[in-house]
Amino acid sequence: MKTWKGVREYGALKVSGTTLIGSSGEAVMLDGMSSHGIQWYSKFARKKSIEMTKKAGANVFRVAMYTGEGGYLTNPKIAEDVIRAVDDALSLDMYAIIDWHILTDNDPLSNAGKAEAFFAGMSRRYGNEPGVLYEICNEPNGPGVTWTSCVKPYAERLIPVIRANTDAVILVGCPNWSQDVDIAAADPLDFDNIMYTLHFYAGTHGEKLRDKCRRAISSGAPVFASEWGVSRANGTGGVFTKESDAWLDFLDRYNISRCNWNLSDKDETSAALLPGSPEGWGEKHLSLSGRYVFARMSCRPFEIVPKNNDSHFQGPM
Ligand code: IDC
Repeated sequence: MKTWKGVREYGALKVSGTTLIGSSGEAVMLDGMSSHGIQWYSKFARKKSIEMTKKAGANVFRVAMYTGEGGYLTNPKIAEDVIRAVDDALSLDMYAIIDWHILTDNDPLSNAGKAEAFFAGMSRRYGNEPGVLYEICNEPNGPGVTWTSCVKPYAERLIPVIRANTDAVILVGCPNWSQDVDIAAADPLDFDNIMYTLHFYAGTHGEKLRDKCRRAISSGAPVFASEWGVSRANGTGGVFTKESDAWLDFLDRYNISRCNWNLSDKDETSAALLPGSPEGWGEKHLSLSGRYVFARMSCRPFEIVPKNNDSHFQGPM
Protein backbone atom coordinates (compact mmCIF):
# COMPACT_ATOMS: atom_id res chain seq x y z
CA MET A 1 0.00 0.00 0.00
CA LYS A 2 1.36 3.44 -0.92
CA THR A 3 1.60 6.38 1.44
CA TRP A 4 -0.99 9.10 1.05
CA LYS A 5 0.46 12.29 -0.39
CA GLY A 6 -1.29 15.56 -1.09
CA VAL A 7 -0.45 19.07 -2.21
CA ARG A 8 1.96 19.78 0.65
CA GLU A 9 4.16 16.82 -0.31
CA TYR A 10 3.82 16.67 -4.08
CA GLY A 11 3.64 20.43 -4.60
CA ALA A 12 2.97 21.97 -8.00
CA LEU A 13 2.52 19.30 -10.64
CA LYS A 14 4.21 19.04 -14.00
CA VAL A 15 3.88 16.69 -16.92
CA SER A 16 7.08 14.83 -17.70
CA GLY A 17 6.90 12.49 -20.68
CA THR A 18 3.57 10.74 -20.21
CA THR A 19 3.47 11.04 -16.42
CA LEU A 20 2.65 13.58 -13.76
CA ILE A 21 5.51 14.52 -11.46
CA GLY A 22 5.67 16.53 -8.27
CA SER A 23 7.93 19.47 -7.48
CA SER A 24 10.76 17.17 -6.36
CA GLY A 25 10.54 15.14 -9.58
CA GLU A 26 8.82 12.06 -8.16
CA ALA A 27 6.03 10.36 -10.10
CA VAL A 28 2.59 11.40 -8.88
CA MET A 29 -0.60 9.39 -8.63
CA LEU A 30 -3.82 11.34 -8.19
CA ASP A 31 -6.65 9.04 -7.23
CA GLY A 32 -10.03 10.28 -6.12
CA MET A 33 -13.65 11.05 -6.79
CA SER A 34 -15.60 13.25 -9.12
CA SER A 35 -18.66 15.01 -7.81
CA HIS A 36 -21.93 14.42 -9.62
CA GLY A 37 -23.35 17.55 -11.28
CA ILE A 38 -23.08 20.15 -8.52
CA GLN A 39 -26.32 21.81 -9.68
CA TRP A 40 -28.03 18.68 -8.29
CA TYR A 41 -25.68 17.15 -5.70
CA SER A 42 -23.75 20.07 -4.20
CA LYS A 43 -24.26 18.48 -0.78
CA PHE A 44 -21.54 15.94 -1.58
CA ALA A 45 -19.18 18.63 -2.84
CA ARG A 46 -19.07 20.19 0.64
CA LYS A 47 -16.26 19.96 3.12
CA LYS A 48 -17.46 17.07 5.31
CA SER A 49 -18.13 14.93 2.28
CA ILE A 50 -14.83 15.75 0.55
CA GLU A 51 -13.05 15.05 3.83
CA MET A 52 -14.57 11.56 3.93
CA THR A 53 -13.11 10.82 0.51
CA LYS A 54 -9.73 11.85 1.89
CA LYS A 55 -10.18 9.61 4.91
CA ALA A 56 -10.88 6.78 2.47
CA GLY A 57 -7.69 7.51 0.53
CA ALA A 58 -8.50 10.13 -2.12
CA ASN A 59 -6.02 12.92 -2.79
CA VAL A 60 -7.96 14.64 -5.57
CA PHE A 61 -11.52 15.89 -5.92
CA ARG A 62 -13.06 16.76 -9.28
CA VAL A 63 -15.71 19.46 -9.22
CA ALA A 64 -18.06 18.69 -12.11
CA MET A 65 -19.68 21.97 -13.10
CA TYR A 66 -22.18 21.12 -15.83
CA THR A 67 -22.57 23.80 -18.45
CA GLY A 68 -25.99 22.54 -19.67
CA GLU A 69 -28.84 20.85 -17.80
CA GLY A 70 -29.30 23.75 -15.38
CA GLY A 71 -25.57 24.35 -14.95
CA TYR A 72 -23.34 27.37 -15.58
CA LEU A 73 -24.84 28.55 -18.87
CA THR A 74 -28.21 29.27 -17.30
CA ASN A 75 -27.00 29.69 -13.71
CA PRO A 76 -23.54 31.31 -13.64
CA LYS A 77 -23.81 31.76 -9.87
CA ILE A 78 -22.92 28.08 -9.66
CA ALA A 79 -19.29 29.25 -10.00
CA GLU A 80 -19.55 30.20 -6.31
CA ASP A 81 -20.19 26.56 -5.45
CA VAL A 82 -17.16 25.58 -7.51
CA ILE A 83 -14.99 28.03 -5.56
CA ARG A 84 -16.29 26.77 -2.25
CA ALA A 85 -15.61 23.13 -3.18
CA VAL A 86 -12.13 23.93 -4.52
CA ASP A 87 -11.28 25.91 -1.38
CA ASP A 88 -12.52 23.02 0.77
CA ALA A 89 -10.43 20.45 -1.10
CA LEU A 90 -7.34 22.67 -0.89
CA SER A 91 -7.86 23.23 2.83
CA LEU A 92 -7.79 19.43 3.18
CA ASP A 93 -4.43 19.30 1.33
CA MET A 94 -6.14 17.68 -1.66
CA TYR A 95 -5.84 18.55 -5.33
CA ALA A 96 -8.94 19.98 -7.01
CA ILE A 97 -9.98 19.73 -10.65
CA ILE A 98 -12.22 22.45 -12.05
CA ASP A 99 -14.26 20.64 -14.69
CA TRP A 100 -16.15 22.56 -17.40
CA HIS A 101 -18.61 19.71 -17.77
CA ILE A 102 -19.90 19.94 -21.33
CA LEU A 103 -22.22 17.11 -22.34
CA THR A 104 -25.51 18.02 -24.05
CA ASP A 105 -23.72 21.09 -25.48
CA ASN A 106 -21.67 18.75 -27.62
CA ASP A 107 -19.14 21.09 -29.19
CA PRO A 108 -16.87 23.00 -26.78
CA LEU A 109 -16.48 25.78 -29.36
CA SER A 110 -20.16 26.67 -29.11
CA ASN A 111 -19.63 28.33 -25.70
CA ALA A 112 -15.91 29.05 -25.96
CA GLY A 113 -16.33 32.73 -25.08
CA LYS A 114 -18.05 31.86 -21.81
CA ALA A 115 -15.44 29.22 -21.07
CA GLU A 116 -12.68 31.79 -21.61
CA ALA A 117 -14.28 34.21 -19.16
CA PHE A 118 -14.85 31.44 -16.61
CA PHE A 119 -11.30 30.07 -16.77
CA ALA A 120 -9.78 33.56 -16.83
CA GLY A 121 -11.50 34.20 -13.49
CA MET A 122 -10.65 30.82 -11.97
CA SER A 123 -7.00 30.87 -13.04
CA ARG A 124 -6.62 34.44 -11.76
CA ARG A 125 -8.06 33.38 -8.42
CA TYR A 126 -5.97 30.20 -8.14
CA GLY A 127 -2.90 31.26 -10.16
CA ASN A 128 -0.51 30.86 -7.22
CA GLU A 129 -2.17 27.76 -5.89
CA PRO A 130 -0.27 24.50 -6.61
CA GLY A 131 -3.31 22.30 -5.93
CA VAL A 132 -5.60 23.25 -8.81
CA LEU A 133 -5.94 21.53 -12.22
CA TYR A 134 -8.12 22.87 -15.02
CA GLU A 135 -10.27 20.53 -17.15
CA ILE A 136 -11.42 22.63 -20.07
CA CYS A 137 -14.05 20.36 -21.63
CA ASN A 138 -15.49 17.21 -20.12
CA GLU A 139 -16.67 15.26 -23.15
CA PRO A 140 -16.88 16.67 -26.66
CA ASN A 141 -19.33 14.48 -28.55
CA GLY A 142 -21.71 14.29 -31.48
CA PRO A 143 -21.44 14.15 -35.25
CA GLY A 144 -18.98 16.60 -36.71
CA VAL A 145 -17.32 17.36 -33.37
CA THR A 146 -13.83 16.36 -34.42
CA TRP A 147 -10.42 16.97 -32.90
CA THR A 148 -9.17 19.07 -35.81
CA SER A 149 -12.25 21.18 -36.43
CA CYS A 150 -13.54 21.74 -32.88
CA VAL A 151 -11.63 20.43 -29.88
CA LYS A 152 -8.09 21.39 -30.86
CA PRO A 153 -9.05 24.94 -31.89
CA TYR A 154 -11.01 25.28 -28.64
CA ALA A 155 -8.01 24.12 -26.59
CA GLU A 156 -5.79 26.53 -28.50
CA ARG A 157 -8.10 29.37 -27.38
CA LEU A 158 -8.50 28.25 -23.76
CA ILE A 159 -4.98 27.20 -22.84
CA PRO A 160 -3.39 30.66 -23.37
CA VAL A 161 -6.14 32.22 -21.24
CA ILE A 162 -5.17 29.95 -18.33
CA ARG A 163 -1.45 30.25 -19.08
CA ALA A 164 -1.69 34.03 -18.62
CA ASN A 165 -2.09 33.24 -14.91
CA THR A 166 -0.57 29.84 -14.19
CA ASP A 167 1.51 26.92 -15.50
CA ALA A 168 -0.81 24.47 -13.74
CA VAL A 169 -1.74 21.19 -15.41
CA ILE A 170 -4.56 21.51 -17.94
CA LEU A 171 -6.70 18.51 -18.86
CA VAL A 172 -8.08 18.45 -22.39
CA GLY A 173 -11.11 16.35 -23.33
CA CYS A 174 -11.10 14.31 -26.53
CA PRO A 175 -13.81 13.73 -29.12
CA ASN A 176 -16.24 10.84 -28.78
CA TRP A 177 -16.92 11.38 -25.06
CA SER A 178 -13.21 11.61 -24.26
CA GLN A 179 -12.39 8.28 -25.80
CA ASP A 180 -10.41 9.36 -28.88
CA VAL A 181 -7.13 9.98 -27.07
CA ASP A 182 -5.26 8.33 -29.95
CA ILE A 183 -6.66 10.84 -32.43
CA ALA A 184 -5.62 13.76 -30.23
CA ALA A 185 -2.22 12.16 -29.70
CA ALA A 186 -1.66 11.93 -33.45
CA ASP A 187 -2.09 15.71 -33.77
CA PRO A 188 -0.98 16.96 -30.37
CA LEU A 189 -1.26 20.40 -28.81
CA ASP A 190 1.90 22.45 -28.68
CA PHE A 191 1.83 23.40 -24.97
CA ASP A 192 3.58 22.15 -21.84
CA ASN A 193 1.81 20.64 -18.83
CA ILE A 194 -1.24 19.40 -20.63
CA MET A 195 -2.81 15.93 -20.52
CA TYR A 196 -5.53 14.31 -22.59
CA THR A 197 -8.50 12.82 -20.77
CA LEU A 198 -9.61 9.24 -21.19
CA HIS A 199 -13.09 8.40 -19.87
CA PHE A 200 -14.27 4.83 -19.47
CA TYR A 201 -17.13 2.87 -17.95
CA ALA A 202 -16.21 -0.71 -17.09
CA GLY A 203 -19.58 -2.19 -18.14
CA THR A 204 -19.32 -0.70 -21.65
CA HIS A 205 -15.67 -0.17 -22.53
CA GLY A 206 -12.86 -2.70 -22.54
CA GLU A 207 -9.82 -3.78 -24.48
CA LYS A 208 -10.63 -1.71 -27.58
CA LEU A 209 -10.54 1.50 -25.60
CA ARG A 210 -7.45 0.40 -23.69
CA ASP A 211 -5.81 -0.12 -27.11
CA LYS A 212 -6.60 3.47 -28.04
CA CYS A 213 -4.99 4.56 -24.80
CA ARG A 214 -1.92 2.40 -25.40
CA ARG A 215 -1.56 3.96 -28.86
CA ALA A 216 -1.79 7.46 -27.37
CA ILE A 217 0.78 6.72 -24.69
CA SER A 218 3.18 5.04 -27.09
CA SER A 219 3.12 8.16 -29.24
CA GLY A 220 4.06 10.18 -26.17
CA ALA A 221 0.70 11.63 -25.10
CA PRO A 222 0.10 12.01 -21.34
CA VAL A 223 -3.29 10.63 -20.28
CA PHE A 224 -5.45 11.39 -17.23
CA ALA A 225 -8.59 9.29 -16.56
CA SER A 226 -10.60 12.18 -15.13
CA GLU A 227 -13.83 10.17 -15.18
CA TRP A 228 -14.39 6.43 -14.92
CA GLY A 229 -17.22 4.33 -13.61
CA VAL A 230 -17.94 0.78 -12.48
CA SER A 231 -21.32 0.93 -14.29
CA ARG A 232 -22.31 1.07 -17.92
CA ALA A 233 -21.70 4.33 -19.81
CA ASN A 234 -25.21 5.53 -18.96
CA GLY A 235 -24.31 5.53 -15.26
CA THR A 236 -26.36 2.42 -14.41
CA GLY A 237 -26.01 -1.37 -14.60
CA GLY A 238 -23.53 -3.63 -12.86
CA VAL A 239 -21.51 -3.08 -10.79
CA PHE A 240 -18.80 -4.47 -13.05
CA THR A 241 -16.03 -5.19 -10.60
CA LYS A 242 -14.02 -7.71 -12.65
CA GLU A 243 -14.02 -5.39 -15.65
CA SER A 244 -13.05 -2.52 -13.34
CA ASP A 245 -10.16 -4.59 -11.97
CA ALA A 246 -8.83 -4.98 -15.52
CA TRP A 247 -9.07 -1.21 -16.03
CA LEU A 248 -7.48 -0.22 -12.74
CA ASP A 249 -4.63 -2.70 -13.23
CA PHE A 250 -4.10 -1.10 -16.63
CA LEU A 251 -4.08 2.43 -15.16
CA ASP A 252 -1.67 1.30 -12.44
CA ARG A 253 0.70 -0.12 -15.03
CA TYR A 254 0.93 3.25 -16.79
CA ASN A 255 0.65 5.32 -13.59
CA ILE A 256 -2.48 7.01 -14.91
CA SER A 257 -4.28 9.27 -12.42
CA ARG A 258 -8.03 8.90 -12.09
CA CYS A 259 -11.32 10.17 -10.66
CA ASN A 260 -14.30 7.92 -10.18
CA TRP A 261 -17.82 8.95 -11.26
CA ASN A 262 -19.54 9.73 -8.93
CA LEU A 263 -19.76 10.96 -5.36
CA SER A 264 -23.49 11.23 -4.83
CA ASP A 265 -26.39 9.28 -3.39
CA LYS A 266 -28.37 9.16 -6.63
CA ASP A 267 -30.17 5.88 -7.18
CA GLU A 268 -27.83 4.70 -9.94
CA THR A 269 -25.09 2.08 -9.69
CA SER A 270 -22.28 4.51 -10.53
CA ALA A 271 -23.06 6.51 -7.37
CA ALA A 272 -20.72 5.73 -4.48
CA LEU A 273 -23.30 6.42 -1.77
CA LEU A 274 -26.65 4.89 -0.91
CA PRO A 275 -29.78 7.01 -1.41
CA GLY A 276 -30.40 9.27 1.59
CA SER A 277 -26.76 9.49 2.68
CA PRO A 278 -25.79 12.55 4.73
CA GLU A 279 -23.06 15.06 3.82
CA GLY A 280 -20.85 13.55 6.52
CA TRP A 281 -21.28 10.01 5.19
CA GLY A 282 -19.42 7.00 6.52
CA GLU A 283 -18.55 3.48 5.49
CA LYS A 284 -22.08 2.24 6.14
CA HIS A 285 -23.41 4.62 3.49
CA LEU A 286 -21.26 3.19 0.70
CA SER A 287 -23.04 1.57 -2.22
CA LEU A 288 -21.56 -1.48 -3.95
CA SER A 289 -19.78 0.93 -6.26
CA GLY A 290 -18.44 3.00 -3.37
CA ARG A 291 -17.22 -0.07 -1.52
CA TYR A 292 -15.38 -1.27 -4.58
CA VAL A 293 -13.92 2.12 -5.52
CA PHE A 294 -12.63 2.98 -2.07
CA ALA A 295 -11.28 -0.53 -1.59
CA ARG A 296 -9.22 0.02 -4.75
CA MET A 297 -7.92 3.51 -3.93
CA SER A 298 -4.17 3.58 -4.48
CA CYS A 299 -3.32 4.51 -0.92
CA ARG A 300 -6.32 3.66 1.21
CA PRO A 301 -5.73 4.08 4.92
CA PHE A 302 -8.06 1.24 5.92
CA GLU A 303 -9.51 -1.90 4.44
CA ILE A 304 -13.11 -1.89 3.32
CA VAL A 305 -14.40 -5.43 3.44
CA PRO A 306 -17.50 -6.74 1.71
CA LYS A 307 -20.49 -7.33 3.94
CA ASN A 308 -21.95 -10.82 4.21
CA ASN A 309 -25.01 -9.81 2.27
CA ASP A 310 -22.91 -8.37 -0.59
CA SER A 311 -23.16 -11.74 -2.31
CA HIS A 312 -22.41 -10.33 -5.76
CA PHE A 313 -19.60 -8.11 -4.53
CA GLN A 314 -16.39 -9.27 -6.17
CA GLY A 315 -13.93 -6.82 -4.73
CA PRO A 316 -10.18 -7.27 -4.83
CA MET A 317 -9.90 -8.57 -1.27
C1 IDC B 1 -24.69 11.02 -15.90
C2 IDC B 1 -25.23 10.88 -14.49
C3 IDC B 1 -26.75 10.82 -14.56
C4 IDC B 1 -27.27 12.02 -15.32
C5 IDC B 1 -26.63 12.10 -16.69
C6 IDC B 1 -27.03 13.33 -17.48
O1 IDC B 1 -24.67 9.74 -13.88
O2 IDC B 1 -27.28 10.77 -13.25
O3 IDC B 1 -28.68 11.90 -15.47
O4 IDC B 1 -25.21 12.15 -16.54
O5 IDC B 1 -26.62 14.49 -16.86
C7 IDC B 1 -20.50 10.71 -18.74
C8 IDC B 1 -20.72 12.10 -18.30
C9 IDC B 1 -21.48 12.15 -17.01
C10 IDC B 1 -22.56 11.07 -16.97
C11 IDC B 1 -21.85 9.72 -16.95
C12 IDC B 1 -22.78 8.52 -16.81
O6 IDC B 1 -19.52 12.84 -18.22
O7 IDC B 1 -22.06 13.43 -16.88
O8 IDC B 1 -23.29 11.22 -15.79
N1 IDC B 1 -21.05 9.62 -18.17
O9 IDC B 1 -23.69 8.47 -17.85
N2 IDC B 1 -19.77 10.30 -19.75
C13 IDC B 1 -19.87 8.97 -19.87
C14 IDC B 1 -20.69 8.51 -18.87
